[in-house]
Amino acid sequence: MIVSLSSLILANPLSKHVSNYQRQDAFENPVIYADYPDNDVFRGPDEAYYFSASNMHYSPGAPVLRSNDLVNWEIIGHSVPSLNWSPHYNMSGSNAYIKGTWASTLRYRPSNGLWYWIGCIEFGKSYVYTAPEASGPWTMASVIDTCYYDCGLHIDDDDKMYVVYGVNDIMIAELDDEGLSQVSTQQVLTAPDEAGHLEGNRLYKKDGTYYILNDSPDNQSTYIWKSDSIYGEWTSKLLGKYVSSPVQGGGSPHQGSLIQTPNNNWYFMSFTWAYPAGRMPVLAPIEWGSDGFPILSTVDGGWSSSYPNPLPEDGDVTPWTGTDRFEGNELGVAWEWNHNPDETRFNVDNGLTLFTTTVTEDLFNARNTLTRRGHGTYPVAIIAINLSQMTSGDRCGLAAFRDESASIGVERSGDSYEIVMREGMKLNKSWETESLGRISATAAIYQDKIWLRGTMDFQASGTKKGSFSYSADGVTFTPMGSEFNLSSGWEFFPGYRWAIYNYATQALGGSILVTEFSQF
Ligand SMILES: *[C@@H]1O[C@H](CO)[C@@H](O)[C@H](O)[C@H]1NC(C)=O
Ligand SMILES: *[C@@H]1O[C@H](CO)[C@@H](O)[C@H](O)[C@H]1NC(C)=O
Ligand SMILES: *[C@@H]1O[C@H](CO)[C@@H](O)[C@H](O)[C@H]1NC(C)=O
Ligand SMILES: *[C@@H]1O[C@H](CO)[C@@H](O)[C@H](O)[C@H]1NC(C)=O
Ligand SMILES: CC(=O)N[C@H]1CO[C@H](CO)[C@@H](O)[C@@H]1O
Repeated sequence: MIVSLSSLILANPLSKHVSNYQRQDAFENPVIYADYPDNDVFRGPDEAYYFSASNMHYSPGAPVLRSNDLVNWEIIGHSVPSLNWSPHYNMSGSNAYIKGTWASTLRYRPSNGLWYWIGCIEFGKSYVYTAPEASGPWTMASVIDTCYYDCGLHIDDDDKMYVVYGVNDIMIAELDDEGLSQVSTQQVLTAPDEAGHLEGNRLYKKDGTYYILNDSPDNQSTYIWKSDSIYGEWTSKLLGKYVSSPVQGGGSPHQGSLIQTPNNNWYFMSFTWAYPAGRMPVLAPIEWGSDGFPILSTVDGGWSSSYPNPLPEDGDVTPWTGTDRFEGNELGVAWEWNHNPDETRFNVDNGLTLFTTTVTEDLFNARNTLTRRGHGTYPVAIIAINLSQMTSGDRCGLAAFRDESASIGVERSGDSYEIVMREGMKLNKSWETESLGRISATAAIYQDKIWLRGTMDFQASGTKKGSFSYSADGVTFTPMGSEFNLSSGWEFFPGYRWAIYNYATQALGGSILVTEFSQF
């Protein structure tokens, strides 16, 4: 992306820093216009950058992204192959909405060549997953009885592994040589009075000094702590408080990661709360002050929508947009199921077959709903479905999926098929179904294949609306009903996704063949 830097340099109090760049290129915030919250970003052994995010009730869990330049990112896998901590992740008896992976941590350990992911699940135990490659295969390696709430793993110069974690009373645990069990843990600092909840912890070492990065969502502030020794004494400074978002309508960024580049520049990757899209990563340079604390590079006192590129741009990554025809026999890494799927009831074979898995009238309780994050300011998705194997009572289609959902799909009743738009499907604040929604439009269908299209306005400052259309040929689309609502509360955490669903209201046995999914 080419933008003029002259205005940036003039407006920036850290203009010396900015003008150090000889390059005339810059990136824009958010660096990914999609929901990748709670980032833990660091430089890996191959000089690429790795980004771990949380994804709550979506399976597989804890997506891993990779970049060569901190700006162009691609998804390479997930650290948690299946959410196997409790039957409700299987939608067995109850659901697990907004449980699952929360702020967790990812690191590479040079001494044994393993990647470690550590996270606390539901305020209970912490789980350690390891892999020989960041892309996997990942396996659960151990369970630790302490909850490493909002944790950050640090592997010290002597190869010892430490985990910083906790809320308000911030603790550091030392792990054993394998990194699989806890040797000791102790409190290292307490939240300042004005902080509210202090959480989102990360632990770093720079030039022999330890740093803890954490934040207070109540006060939208980020704290940085330093100490000469790991257990203290720690002193703190604000890295930012109520610093305006680079994204219009977004919340002040206040949690994330500090990242060092090979040219010894440092960056803060944070995220802005910006619904309906979700929590989107934003990046800014930091400078180190003479007191040994970092300073956020702001423009006119706020996060800038644009900064110079940290590194030579490397856009050779899988694009966020394009068409997936479900080639081969495995789903692409960008797909995540709503809760764990029943693995026996879908099939990828140059097309995706979804067998109905649940008899229900409730999208929120239907298993094997396949999701994909929306991407960009106005995400558009199109799916093509062959309907010939539907059975009576089945409902399939495309949903704009969150705690308030809307869908366009095909419903079969006896020998009659109809295109149906539903809206107003809602979860209540305990994330149980409050409303099954209502039919808001119907249309006739004349063939066994259909294209369904959805659009959403993802801007936090936008209309909070989406719309649907359908097509018999994938070229000419007919609008369906009127615009539907997008929720923008933060309590449900994950932002809107596209969801491909197929559930039965009468009996199992039917299936659909999804031949393509396109995202623009
Ligand atoms: C979830 O279901 C799978 C089979 O689909 C099973 O292997 C797994 O043990 C179940 N998990 C829990 C926690 O019940
Ligand atoms: C839909 O699938 C059936 C086989 O299940 C096939 O006979 C039919 O030709 C397909 N329709 C289209 C339009 O591809
Ligand atoms: C959408 O939002 C409008 C305005 O808040 C409201 O009147 C309408 O009932 C909502 N629609 C649904 C289906 O909830
Ligand atoms: C949500 O709905 C469930 C089931 O009806 C109910 O038990 C629960 O109290 C509701 N929670 C809230 C916050 O309304
Ligand atoms: C200085 C300030 O804004 N402090 C607030 C931080 O958040 C806590 C919890 O919401 C409030 O009690 C403080 O007043």
